[in-house]
Amino acid sequence: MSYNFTDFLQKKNEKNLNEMTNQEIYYKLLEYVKERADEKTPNKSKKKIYYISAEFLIGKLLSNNLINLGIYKEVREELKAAGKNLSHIEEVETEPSLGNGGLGRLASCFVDSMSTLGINGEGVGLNYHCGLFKQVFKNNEQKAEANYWIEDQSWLRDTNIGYEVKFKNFSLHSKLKRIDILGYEKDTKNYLNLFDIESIDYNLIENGISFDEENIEKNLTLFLYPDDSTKKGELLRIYQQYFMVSNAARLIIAEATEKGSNIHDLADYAFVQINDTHPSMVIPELIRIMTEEHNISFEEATEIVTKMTGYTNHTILAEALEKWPLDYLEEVVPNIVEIIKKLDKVIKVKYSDEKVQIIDEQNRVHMANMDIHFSSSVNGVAYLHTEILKNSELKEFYEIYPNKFNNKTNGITFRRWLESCNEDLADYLKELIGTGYLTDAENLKELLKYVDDKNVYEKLSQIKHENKIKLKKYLQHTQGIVIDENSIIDTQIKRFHEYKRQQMNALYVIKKYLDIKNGKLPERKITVLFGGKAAPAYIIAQDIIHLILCLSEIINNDPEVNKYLNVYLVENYNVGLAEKIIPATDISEQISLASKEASGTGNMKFMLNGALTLGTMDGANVEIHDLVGDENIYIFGKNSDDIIKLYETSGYVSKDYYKQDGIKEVVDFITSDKLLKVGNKERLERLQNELINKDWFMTLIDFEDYYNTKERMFKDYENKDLWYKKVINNIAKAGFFSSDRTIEQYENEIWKTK
Ligand code: 6GP
Repeated sequence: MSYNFTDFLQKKNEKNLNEMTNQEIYYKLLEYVKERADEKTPNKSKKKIYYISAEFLIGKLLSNNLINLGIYKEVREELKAAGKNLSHIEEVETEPSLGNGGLGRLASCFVDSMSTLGINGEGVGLNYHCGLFKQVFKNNEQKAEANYWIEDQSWLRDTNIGYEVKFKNFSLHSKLKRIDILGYEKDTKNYLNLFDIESIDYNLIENGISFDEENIEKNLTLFLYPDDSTKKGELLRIYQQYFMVSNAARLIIAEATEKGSNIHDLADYAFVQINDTHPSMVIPELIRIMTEEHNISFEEATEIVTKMTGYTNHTILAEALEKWPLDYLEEVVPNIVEIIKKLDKVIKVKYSDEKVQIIDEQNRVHMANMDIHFSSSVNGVAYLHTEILKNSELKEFYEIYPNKFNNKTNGITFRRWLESCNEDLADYLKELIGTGYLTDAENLKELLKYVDDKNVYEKLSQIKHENKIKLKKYLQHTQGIVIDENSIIDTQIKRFHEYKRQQMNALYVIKKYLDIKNGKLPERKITVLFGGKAAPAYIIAQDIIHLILCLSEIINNDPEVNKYLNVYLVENYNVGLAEKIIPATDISEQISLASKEASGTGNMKFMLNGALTLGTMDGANVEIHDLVGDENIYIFGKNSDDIIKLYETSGYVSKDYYKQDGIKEVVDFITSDKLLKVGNKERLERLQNELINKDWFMTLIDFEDYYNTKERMFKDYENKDLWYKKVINNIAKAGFFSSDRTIEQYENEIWKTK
């Protein structure tokens, strides 16, 4: 029997809504939603998917759960009648800090889609108490602080499930916490399984995010990605990874056995999707348990595990492919080392090519290589990415296992990235084309009927304007940033990394600033928004943040310039901020060096929310381009074949580009008196030197084309009919990027649970 929130409060003898604070209401809503979720039964099928991931960047859950329960509007009306505002109540929720970037957000979209499609598939990861650091800015620099996100009452539920995990020198008992993952208007649900240790000690935190790294028994789930530039940091990551997969393996075996598996047939009961290399040790761990505890031969165990695992690669950057020194593994999990050595031997006997070995000549274990040999599926996350894996990065493997390789272009959940974050647009789409797109995103194509309808252009531009005003209020209130809702909003939000080339956007800002100073004024004010964190050990990325913060200080305070140009880097960019920024954005910056961005998923979110892409032919931009056609996207820069060739021939010399007109003065400005006055000399000089003398990600090669293409965009924006025709084309073609489509492909082509 369905009952509304007011009934629930009455049943619990609570105060009336109008007497409660927003905080009190939030906690009651949490209870109410959990109770409603209890009415749902877990998905069942003989075979179950375990999506193991070191990260789940889930975002706040209240509004999404209300939407998935189909009661969002109902609850909002009840609150409104009592003079309460649901969006203020949503602000009470702290955002879980269990992820870092793309791969973690993708994992969250995937668990949502698995639930929505009624697939028996769950996430498995760790419950980090402080998760990823909280970013604060001081003196135009990023500082990292511990991010305590877990409160007494939260979406986490205790279970009585827990296992013994044995390390070399001690054992730890785990306890499993769960978060309900409700599918969109479904009677069934799944869980996100997060393992934790029994007691965590916050007193180990010394200052910022530095902490006693040795007390593993008390710190194992304290932070996500502790600084791994030191040996201690690397060891802690190995502890975390093994803890995660050992628990996962226990859970898998326990659940399968309960359903009648005799372990010889485990592959009929479970499939493990390994999200990048962080969970790779699940392969040797499963083999270990089967051989040591279930009397299964090494050969058979290896065969079973190979059949029941698949590996997803999320990057071609060599430094991100984990290679653990064998002796580090030896220090933490010697039992696993035994298995890894055996697996390595199997490969050494068969193949002589050094590139495909699991243990290399320096005694480092290549986790990805182990995954590829001993799993049944290897996938990239966008068409181009998978092609690059097959033809260059993992070529030697592709020659051995042509049938293992497959592509699964990423997707996003439209529940969060449209229904929840852009309600006005979602409602308008329903008015135009009905609700079919909610369950079959391809129905968005029906919008093409309106591609020449000026009333639709007008309405879409009004919605965008309203979203800009909402963003303005939010940023003003939370960060003291005042954006101009009449400006064109040009956004780059993602992790800071040289390959993503925020530095190129910063150079653009400098050029625009110099243009304005020289009297070349833009037709309309431009607001450049940045958001993102840089890994604490990644110095150049910190320097780029520094440059942007310095530029903001100069530009936003210069009365001659700030009428035409504003630049902001929002603090502590996270899912919640993305949900506010994306619906308000006009230009989506997807400007990575071609061949380097595996897919990107921000690009999909912007497109769906009516922004146009300014991008290179990289990652999923290529597929966006294919879908919308040349005239509805702004592509610039060298393509991936050219870039790969340049790397192979060492053919790029940044200094040659630096010397060109129009680039030199821009790069020189980084260490101009103006900047040095507000900035740190060492950082600015280092960054400038990097650009002139190294520029590994070839910022300067694409700069001119980038600048010109962006200028063209500004010009087109002034022609509303032209611009909104492109916008409609983008929204209409975004259906392909629903994570429901992606998950259906995983199900039909790899998992086959049904
Ligand atoms: C990211 C990729 O950089 C991004 O292009 C992709 O869209 C996303 O994964 C999801 O597939 N990679 C990571 O987040 C990462 O940590 C090791 O890679």
